[in-house]
Amino acid sequence: SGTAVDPAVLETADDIASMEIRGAATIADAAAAALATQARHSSAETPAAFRDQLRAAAKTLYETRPTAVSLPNALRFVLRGMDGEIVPELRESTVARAETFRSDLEQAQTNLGEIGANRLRDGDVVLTHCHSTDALACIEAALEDGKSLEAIVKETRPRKQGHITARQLREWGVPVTLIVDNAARRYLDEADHVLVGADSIAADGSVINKIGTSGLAVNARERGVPVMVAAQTIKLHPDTMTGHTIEIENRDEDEVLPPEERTDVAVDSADDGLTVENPAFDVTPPRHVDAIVTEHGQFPPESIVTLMRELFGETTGEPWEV
Ligand code: RUB
Repeated sequence: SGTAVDPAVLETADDIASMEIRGAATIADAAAAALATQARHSSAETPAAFRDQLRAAAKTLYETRPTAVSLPNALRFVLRGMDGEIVPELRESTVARAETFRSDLEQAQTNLGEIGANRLRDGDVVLTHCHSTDALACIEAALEDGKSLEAIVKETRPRKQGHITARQLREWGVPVTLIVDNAARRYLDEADHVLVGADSIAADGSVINKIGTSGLAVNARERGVPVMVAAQTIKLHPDTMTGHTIEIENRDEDEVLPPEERTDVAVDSADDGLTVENPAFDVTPPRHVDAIVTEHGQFPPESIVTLMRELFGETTGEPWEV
């Protein structure tokens, strides 16, 4: 059909939904790559059919996970670059635009890392939550500057992304202390920074990140440990400038209570009184965040809206309605 979505795009969408591909920056990169694949493989015979196929692919990718705004931002950026009078021109411009997006993303992360590294001093202990490539870029740049750092890594239930963080840090030679999430407040006494990433940042400076970030930030504020959020501007949520809220993803309850453990808790097979909830993200209000580090510099959360206006103008609407 005219709107056939390429199998490789469907596979990327499945991998994002199942979290085989995860983390806001990585999801954005994979989505841009998938649109390039759709453009390359497109069998469209008319420009209109080509555009329809690309929009359908974007919609399929968009519907995988709702919280990381880097996904719609990436789709919108690539579709806006679709340009030409004939299919080969459209194909070429779309592929080129996706490649630009992907190299910009990588460059932004490198630049952000160098800025974030300036906040980290030699000998500092950094406490992390989840796995953020933007946050790790700050640590990597500090290590490249010759600073030595240590890390306290929260496991991050239920999906244990802390293991990915711990592994990366160990590969860089950073001493790691792995802790369960419940131990975080106790270990804040030994930390010089809380360093996390973001899936989305709202116009008021609220940070949407892995569930548990907000509690960690509240405890850090109480202990006087600064909270640093590493987030490329692709994480800024344009719709929040016009009052829209950010949807928090609720994931499958099996991630919390696997079917084989259900009988440990449920009194019978159809236990209607038992509810398992699994929100994947939470909202940290700006007053609990000390700095948002982007590729354009570090910002107090309250002033992030200025940067948003500059970068996005009044962008609203669905990414495929470009
Ligand atoms: C990942 C998560 C990460 C952000 C930032 O959640 O909350 O902190 O996405 O990551 P999930 P990055 O594992 O559910 O996708 O800096 O790599 O974009």
